[in-house]
Amino acid sequence: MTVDGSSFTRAIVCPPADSYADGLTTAGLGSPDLTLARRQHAAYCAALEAAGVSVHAIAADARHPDSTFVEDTAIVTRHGAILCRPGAASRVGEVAAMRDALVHVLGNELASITAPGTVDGGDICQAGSHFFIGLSARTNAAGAEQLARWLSGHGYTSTTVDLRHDPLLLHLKSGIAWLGENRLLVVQSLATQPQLSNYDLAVVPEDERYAANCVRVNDVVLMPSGYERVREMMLAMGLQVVTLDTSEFRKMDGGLSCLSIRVP
Ligand code: CIR
Repeated sequence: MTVDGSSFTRAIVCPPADSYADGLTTAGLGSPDLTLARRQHAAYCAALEAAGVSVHAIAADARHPDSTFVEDTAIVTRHGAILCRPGAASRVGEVAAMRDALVHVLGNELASITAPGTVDGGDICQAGSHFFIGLSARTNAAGAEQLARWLSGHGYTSTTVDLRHDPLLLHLKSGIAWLGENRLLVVQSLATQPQLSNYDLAVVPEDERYAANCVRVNDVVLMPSGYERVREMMLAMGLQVVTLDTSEFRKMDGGLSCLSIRVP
């Protein structure tokens, strides 16, 4: 059985570029080790392959230090794809390479978010046939409206979730992951949002909040290593968990989901 939002056959990634350390960050965790970041990225790609996904890599481009965080540049569903318009000016140029990759992989042209709208893919969380659209410093109301209209035209429902009350959340998916069926993993600051009240919420302990960024890929959940209580929570839900070291991505405010665009 294939499930909309968690069954994938392909993924698009982009390895960290030589300029990776020049990307945007607020983490204060020091400069990333490029060699280690590339090793962690390769392990991530191997985990995707092991989960049944064939991986298509875009060539790294040093003009775009944040380009390894491909998730922010497009939203791909089983009913079509739309290119984002990133909210950070330094990241707008990443979209062209993703457009080329998606035209190649999907074989058709794509819709786009247009000015004055901005949308980062990290703010978009698919939960089956429903999408949560985060309103953040990167995704504005005009972008959210354009996306909601496009989703509705493709048979999906959506609701917005304002995350601007929590300065620790860069993107919606920094604080939420859909685990399949009715289950969401969330940070405490999102757990009381009325839009989530019909879901079974697993709330991550505050000192493990980085682990709220997980990705369900076919039968497994990819999660960052080092967050034992969140791992135990997922095992108790009967989920198959694969842990991956993401230390060098965390230094640049990135998580596991940001490193790929999953394609049904
Ligand atoms: C940025 O600030 O845009 C990058 N350094 C990190 C983006 C992480 N992407 C994501 O959470 N979807």
